[in-house]
Amino acid sequence: MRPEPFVFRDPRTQPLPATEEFRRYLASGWGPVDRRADVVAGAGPAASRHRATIGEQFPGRTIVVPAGRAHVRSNDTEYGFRPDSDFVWLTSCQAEGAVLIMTPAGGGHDATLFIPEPVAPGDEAFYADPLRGELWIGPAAGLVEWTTALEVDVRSLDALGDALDADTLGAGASEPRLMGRVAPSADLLVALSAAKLEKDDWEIAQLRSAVDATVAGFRAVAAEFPAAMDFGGERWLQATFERHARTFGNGVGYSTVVGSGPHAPTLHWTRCDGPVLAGHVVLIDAGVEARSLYTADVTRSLPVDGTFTPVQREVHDLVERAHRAAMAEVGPGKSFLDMRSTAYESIATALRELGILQVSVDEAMSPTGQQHRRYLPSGTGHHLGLDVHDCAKIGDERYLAEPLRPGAVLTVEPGLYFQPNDLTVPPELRGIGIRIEDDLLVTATGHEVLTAALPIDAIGLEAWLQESPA
Ligand SMILES: [Mn+2]
Repeated sequence: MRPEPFVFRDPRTQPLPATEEFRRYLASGWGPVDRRADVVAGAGPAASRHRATIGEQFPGRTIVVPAGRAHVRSNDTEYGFRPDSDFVWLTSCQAEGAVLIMTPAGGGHDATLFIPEPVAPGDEAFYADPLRGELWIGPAAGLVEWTTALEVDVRSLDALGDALDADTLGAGASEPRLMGRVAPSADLLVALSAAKLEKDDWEIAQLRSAVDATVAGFRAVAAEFPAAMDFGGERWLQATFERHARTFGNGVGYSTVVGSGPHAPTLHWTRCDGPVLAGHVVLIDAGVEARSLYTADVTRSLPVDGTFTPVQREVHDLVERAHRAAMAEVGPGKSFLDMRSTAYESIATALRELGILQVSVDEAMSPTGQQHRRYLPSGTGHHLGLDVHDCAKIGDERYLAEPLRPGAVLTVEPGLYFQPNDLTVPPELRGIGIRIEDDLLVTATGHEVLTAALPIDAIGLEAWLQESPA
């Protein structure tokens, strides 16, 4: 007996009449809808300034930067779309599939934003395409609405082909319509990264709002410690922060780390499948990404039952000492290297004091030593902006050595991470992980700690945990 041939039918799109009469019926009889583009105040002028900064560096060259597309999750499901950061910085537009083209004109550049037009009534895909059709996903802003919101020339993506020439510099996410036509330009990517080294006032305001929402998110997470201990574990806390981030911003700026007890020393513990138990310190590394897509990046290590044990507190005090020393190195003219060297030296000294480091601090600081990195594998800070690790394409050497200037926003985040199975660590310290991470703005005279609403000392954190939720 021959098996029946397998016939695939997409279960979402039940067969519809393919008649002209049906098409006409679905195309007509729809009233107006709200298509306004959701854009933060001041976003259009900020993007215009950013385009001018980049345009000046590439006179006579055409620049193409696409937003990118949602990634496939599996089969016919996609991850939520988040546009490329370079594209957002230059446009303040968040439309999937959009492409920015800057064309040389009159000594500068003319900017045109090409967007996929909404799949509205009259188009068969309106009712037949579950991923793009407005009957499935809701109304979207069109050419007129984006033009109004961003004060930039906006055209249909279908007109894109005419706007490209042979001497085009590309950046950003991959875009099917540009394949084989625009090569990514390392010069442009570096220029975009370097142009973000100092944030303007509008960007700083966005970062402040991301920080404020993140601080409130930490409060929301701490309020759930009893529930986490009772039944929910690390996932309950992770999801609490993510619900908060989605409600008060666009979402999280990166995968939320919640490591409780022996998971705290794992730097990127995003699995979060462990319990939260009495006596644990829970390390939470989380950031709200604002609606403008600027993100905060904050870490606190909190005793779930309100009080550090003496040994947890000893480690926290040592990390706090390194954190304060590192923050003191943040200001105009100082570099990441200054801050990192100070943090590493303080951490190596702490490891000596704990009897863990068997070599001198000087030897640990030498390029061939670095024994302290076993207990602090990461760097101790990074630029922060639209990307949690902002400005990353300027090159490692420049990143570390370049003097910070007013407007730079960065994290400082030393830590000590004692793995539960690290036999070089005294048993009573194994399984303790402490990180303190703040977001700092470099000012003309020094710095401002944007995250100052969260204490950094053990006693202050214990008091903060006792405060009733706002
Ligand atoms: Mn960080």
